[in-house]
Amino acid sequence: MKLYIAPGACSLAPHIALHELGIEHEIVPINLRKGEGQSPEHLARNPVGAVPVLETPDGRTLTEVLAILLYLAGQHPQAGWIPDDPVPLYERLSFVASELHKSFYPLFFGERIVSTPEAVAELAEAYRQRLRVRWSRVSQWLGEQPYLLGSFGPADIYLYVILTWWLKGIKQSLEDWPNLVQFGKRMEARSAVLAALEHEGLRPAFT
Ligand SMILES: N[C@@H](CCC(=O)N[C@@H](CS)C(=O)NCC(=O)O)C(=O)O
Repeated sequence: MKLYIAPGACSLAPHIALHELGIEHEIVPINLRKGEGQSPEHLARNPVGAVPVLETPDGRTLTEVLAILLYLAGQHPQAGWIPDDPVPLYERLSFVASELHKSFYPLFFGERIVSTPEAVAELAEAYRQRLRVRWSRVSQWLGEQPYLLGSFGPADIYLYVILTWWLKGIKQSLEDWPNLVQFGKRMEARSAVLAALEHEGLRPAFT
């Protein structure tokens, strides 16, 4: 498998999944800051110019973190990542993708949405508040369990990556949600997570 990534971006989630599942893979970095996402080659892979993109041995080109995670899970049923009742998994994955992941765009790129520094700051505070409400939702789901659905799976990987953005990307605290901090540390005790971080040149966010 070939996975196109940008270090520390959402593509870290499928990268971790490849390590977790022991899938042989090649990582191809795309420098988004230098505009490589908009190169004709990358646009041919993903017309919106984003990572991740996964090229599979049977010739498929897949985009979207959620779809790639479910594809990998489906290819490796022995990992048990798709429970008998998959609905709670879909619910949590959808929440991470649409409620958490996409709420970071105005925090990272507020100046692309509004034009004055005051408006950027106001937008950022609104989205930080929006995310605080959503961390509480995730924290409730997690409760005292080690992972979101009890046992480890793709929603944990995706959640972990987005949590690192809150801590390292926009330098916010998780002190109001101690179980999320414990969760992050638990994730960073996994060798697959550490291997993917190291490959992308990243330091752990929780430990
Ligand atoms: N919905 C997409 C979002 C992908 C996305 O936003 N990727 C970011 C990095 S986290 C990206 O490549 N941004 C560059 C761009 O959109 O030009 C997914 O789940 O894969």
